[in-house]
Amino acid sequence: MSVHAVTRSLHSKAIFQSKKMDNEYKIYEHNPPHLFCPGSKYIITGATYGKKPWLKSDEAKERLLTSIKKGFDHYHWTLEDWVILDNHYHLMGNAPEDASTLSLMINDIHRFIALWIKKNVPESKDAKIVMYNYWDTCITYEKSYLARLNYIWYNPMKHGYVEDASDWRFGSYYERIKAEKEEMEELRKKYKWDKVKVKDDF
Ligand code: NI
Repeated sequence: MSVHAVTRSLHSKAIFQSKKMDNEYKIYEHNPPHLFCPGSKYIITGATYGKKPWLKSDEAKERLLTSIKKGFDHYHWTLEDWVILDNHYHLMGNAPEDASTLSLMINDIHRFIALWIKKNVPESKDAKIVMYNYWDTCITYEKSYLARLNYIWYNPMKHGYVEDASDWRFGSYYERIKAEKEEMEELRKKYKWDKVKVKDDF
């Protein structure tokens, strides 16, 4: 067993304590080698195998988000934004010093959600592979970052799930807007505006 394989298996055991199921996740050894950019932002896209809607239920999406958050914590990545659709997801992450942990992290996330799908989505019973590969791009300038951030936020509209992105619950956009609304509501309660004297008899 190579050092790499040992590290991978240690990490996997540490987070998920799950049994190895070789057929249900892909090991990402065939990805073209690419440059890892420590300390920078990455957009990461992952998908189910064959675009199957294994993530259709709310519970599946919640499970995936939980395993994404666990994976990011474990490998010291920062999850900044995300969106989860019925058969894929997009993430914006900030890489730690060692950005080469990306494939280990996604591998863990996919293995965990694949196990859950096999157990809880009856239609996946005969599927040999549940989760497919992932794609990542290291973002090197701000304009590119902001365009991709919008891409994530408005993705449910692009795929025709909703007409207004703020109606899609499974994304950071929804949480950001909700947090902002709550903050504004607190401000409204705290700083009364009805007794403020401003010339306004128009
Ligand atoms: Ni998409």
